[in-house]
Amino acid sequence: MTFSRRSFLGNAIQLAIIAIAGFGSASALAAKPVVMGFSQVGAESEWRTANTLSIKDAAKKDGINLKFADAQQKQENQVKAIRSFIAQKVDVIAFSPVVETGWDTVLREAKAAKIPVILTDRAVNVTDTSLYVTFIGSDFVEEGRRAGRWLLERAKKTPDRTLNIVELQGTVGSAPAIDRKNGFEQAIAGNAKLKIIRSQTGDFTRAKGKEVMEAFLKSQGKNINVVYAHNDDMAIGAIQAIEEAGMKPGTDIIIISIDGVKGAFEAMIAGKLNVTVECSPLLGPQLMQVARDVLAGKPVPKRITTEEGVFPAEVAAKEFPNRKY
Ligand code: GYE
Repeated sequence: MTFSRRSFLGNAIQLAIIAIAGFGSASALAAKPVVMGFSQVGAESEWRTANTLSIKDAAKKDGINLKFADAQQKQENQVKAIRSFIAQKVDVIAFSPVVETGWDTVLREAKAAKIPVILTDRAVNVTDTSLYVTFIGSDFVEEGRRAGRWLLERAKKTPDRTLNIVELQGTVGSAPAIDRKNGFEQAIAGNAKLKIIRSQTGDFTRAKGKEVMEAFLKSQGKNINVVYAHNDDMAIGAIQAIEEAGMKPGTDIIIISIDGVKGAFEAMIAGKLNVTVECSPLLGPQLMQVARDVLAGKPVPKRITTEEGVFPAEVAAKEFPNRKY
């Protein structure tokens, strides 16, 4: 008796579940979440941390199922991640390529599997540009030019003085390192008093930026007038090295960097950094929108450029509360 009652109830519940599941599956089919595979460069800088947060947040808000893989600054890890996204048959692949070259094969595999690829933040150098749908990110050459133009202006204060520059480059072979170097060189080319005396990679990290700056200080000492760092983290590392060498960053040595992270604003407010050129990492919302457009078959521009500014130390305290990363 008890047994049959239970089983009756059990059956009724089961039927209800089947009914809900049946109804649910029809609507679930219509609203099946988009699956995006995202291969991130790593966690090398404050910029990168903000970029990762922006992407994860935007995916969540947009109801996109994000498969996130951190490549720890290694191209081989990114290639592996992309292959695994292809094997999982994700709807769309997005990635920020650590370096520019060496992507042809894996991108051809994605194309053969009919999975659209969106580049964010960094560009690739491939002969067949149909291998990706679009590239969303900053104009790194222009950022380099902005850094150079700021120095040109600053140099007007001391027209007779030669300014020896040491450059802390980003990751070797990465789009921002290549472009920021070119842009800066273009901008300062007309002024023979501005000389790059040393240039080396600090891999976009604080620790490496500090290490390379220590070596520069050892070999060049008081000869150094300007540090041009391809990102804020390396500049902050260099600032530490300069202080440890008994000099005043921002005063004895002019410090220029790129990104505009909070750490840079704090350094400017403390008088240790002279200027940062903005590079926004908040690409998440745009990426999700573009992914949806691509999957809906809407045309998207091949290049989507982020809008950014330049922040000298004089405006740092006023701007600080507005900074979102
Ligand atoms: O400037 C740097 C990060 O690719 C624009 O990568 C990005 C750069 C950014 O590590 O801080």
